[in-house]
Amino acid sequence: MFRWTGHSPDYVSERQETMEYILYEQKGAYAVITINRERALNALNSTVLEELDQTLDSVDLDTVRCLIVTGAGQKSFVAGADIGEMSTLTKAEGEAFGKKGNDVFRKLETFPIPVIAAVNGFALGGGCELSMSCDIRICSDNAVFGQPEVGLGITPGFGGTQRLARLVGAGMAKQMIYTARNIKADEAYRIGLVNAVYPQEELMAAAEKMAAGIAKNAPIAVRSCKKAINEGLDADMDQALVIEEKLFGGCFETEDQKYGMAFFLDKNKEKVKAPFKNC
Ligand code: CO8
Repeated sequence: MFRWTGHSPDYVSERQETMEYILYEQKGAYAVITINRERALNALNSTVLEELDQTLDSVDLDTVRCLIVTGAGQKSFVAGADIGEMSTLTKAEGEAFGKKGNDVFRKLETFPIPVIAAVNGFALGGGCELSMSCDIRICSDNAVFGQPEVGLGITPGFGGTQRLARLVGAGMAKQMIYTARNIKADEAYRIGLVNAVYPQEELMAAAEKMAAGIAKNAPIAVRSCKKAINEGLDADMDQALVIEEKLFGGCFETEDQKYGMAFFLDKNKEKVKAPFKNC
């Protein structure tokens, strides 16, 4: 089922019919995307990928300032790409399936607003790769991360060979990928793959608190930070600093910059900070 709060009733009913494996819930200034295919531990088949893509296209960026991605149930975030669906693919179909995953994960990675992965269990193969396309990963204490693909006769094909090395360093990424060994939450925390580990029952509250905190900050500035970090990481330092300067400059003269600084400079102790307006 697809729940939607930001569009007309006609639009809602259209989306409710089409979304089989994605739940979308807007909660004020942030929204939660749940991969909802619990009987297959939320494995990513083509339909899940297509629906995730459509869901991202539908996010109301005028009102939503942060996304959370999680999996349905208490056991699994996403247990990988769907092995049954992949088992009979030809070379060309395999490449096309890899592209389908890469395209939607890249859309998530470059999405204008921050995305938090709330990893509530298995994050294997495509699940680990999905989490790595998000800006921030936090997990439950039962989470398990891994890239088991070489044990199945394939490579990590949804960005794993690229993003894992960038996040945890080439040596650790190569070890995880070549050995296909899964790691538990505490090890994922130790190597910097996740930022924090919570008891399962506290994970979503922690993710929502973080999302609400992000959503309170000036939206143009938050979006600019995401762009500066992402684009800067792909550039050399001289170019990266130019990217930063442009985005920094772009914040000036906005209502949010004027208000944020005026609020700081105002010495009235009774003042209450109003929400930032601009997206
Ligand atoms: N694909 C399809 N079905 C799955 C998957 C999956 N990745 N993972 C679990 N399921 C299904 C099981 O088949 C089972 O279904 P059924 O009840 O109909 O038999 C159901 O989910 C429950 O799973 P289990 O009974 O196995 O549950 P367990 O608690 O015993 O085990 C595990 C949980 C350890 C997570 C186990 O299910 C497992 O090892 N799953 C596979 C994990 C894996 O190898 N993931 C990587 C897949 S490859 C990948 O992601 C490649 C990404 C890049 C693709 C590039 C394309 C070219």
